[in-house]
Amino acid sequence: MDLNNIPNSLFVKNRKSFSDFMASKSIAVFCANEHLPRNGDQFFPFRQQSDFFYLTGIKHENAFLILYPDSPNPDRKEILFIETYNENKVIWQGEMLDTAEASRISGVKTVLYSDSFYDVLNDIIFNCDKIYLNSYEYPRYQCDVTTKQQRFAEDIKRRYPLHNIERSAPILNRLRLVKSKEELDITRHACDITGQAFRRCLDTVRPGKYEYQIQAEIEYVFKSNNASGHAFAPIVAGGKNGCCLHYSSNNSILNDNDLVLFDIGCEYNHYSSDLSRTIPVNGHFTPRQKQCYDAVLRVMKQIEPLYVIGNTINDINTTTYKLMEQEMIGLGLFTTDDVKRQDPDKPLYTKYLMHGISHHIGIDVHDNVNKSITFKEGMILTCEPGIYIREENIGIRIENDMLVTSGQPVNLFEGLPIEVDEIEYAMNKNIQQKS
Ligand SMILES: [Mn+2]
Repeated sequence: MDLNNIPNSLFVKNRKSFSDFMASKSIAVFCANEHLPRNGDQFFPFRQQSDFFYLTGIKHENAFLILYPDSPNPDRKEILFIETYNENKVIWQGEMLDTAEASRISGVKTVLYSDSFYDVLNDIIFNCDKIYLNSYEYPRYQCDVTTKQQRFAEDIKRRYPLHNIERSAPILNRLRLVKSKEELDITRHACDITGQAFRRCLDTVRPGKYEYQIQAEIEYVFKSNNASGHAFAPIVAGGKNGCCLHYSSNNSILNDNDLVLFDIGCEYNHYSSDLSRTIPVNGHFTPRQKQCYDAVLRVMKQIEPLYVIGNTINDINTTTYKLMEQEMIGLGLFTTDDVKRQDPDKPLYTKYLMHGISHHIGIDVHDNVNKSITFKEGMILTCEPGIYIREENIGIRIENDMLVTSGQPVNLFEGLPIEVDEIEYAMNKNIQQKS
């Protein structure tokens, strides 16, 4: 498969899967993302709304999609609308998407221009009782900025106040969890590139460098391998910064004898990868750092085999916390007696491990966080135990991306240095070459 040109069979299949969940006499409408304003006359780089991409493969703004599976007219079961031709825009920003190309990318036969969207919708919608509207739904995400999807939903509800409204998100959230062959191929490629970026970190980290200088090395590998960029704000966190879970200022100097924690992942053709590794800045773990690192790695090795059909994120979390609690006792952070006396609502391990161990990845790096959905073949989830001991400047997280299969799980970062010996060897081999 040409990874840069996803076959439209994927999007055809995705629309079919979504339509199969729609009630009879219903219509679903979706809109593309818009450019988000930065300052002055500048915008942030455009990124398509993930569900819109999942259903169309279209990476452009000012686009809409109508799904109307019950349409008596076969040409109106699916209609894609793309931005209306604008000569001025072509002069300033380059060629625009045309209808033939949009049809080739998406597999939608009927492609029209966006200025006809409301007329076409109005012509169809009174044959339908229900309208499916889309909005990003994520339990821990709240945002004060009103999205294009929210304004679009408000507009549709205002125009057709007597229709029943349904949410698309519960269907899409479930569908997107199970990856098809095409999606898996792209994700594997994204993981390969991210792995290469980590290898470059092993070669370039040394005392006196700034975190952002290592970030630049990572970005070089991403871009030179045709990734569009980061799937999320990259974390390059030296010393105590590694104890800040979502540290991303990446502006501190890397000190001798500290660890540096990476949590990075490229986005390739809209699919994410998510990798964490923790390495010693000077190429050698101190005995205490090694002790803590091996504790996390031991736990990781015990939980990776649990990414099998039927388990849940809850199972992964519960097992990990139990194992890490024992490791923390071994590391002298508290005693078995302390655990017996602990407040059951605030177990002692939560001081040193305060995050969940797994999330789904896909078109979004946090594709879904529902902890009770059982694993199915084709799901890709992270496995990311860690330990954060602020008083010792030790922040460690190790993360692989795990594919659930019909048999044993597959680590998509297989072969990437993870053992203390492998990391030290890779870092020092490099130093010898330089000298
Ligand atoms: Mn992660």
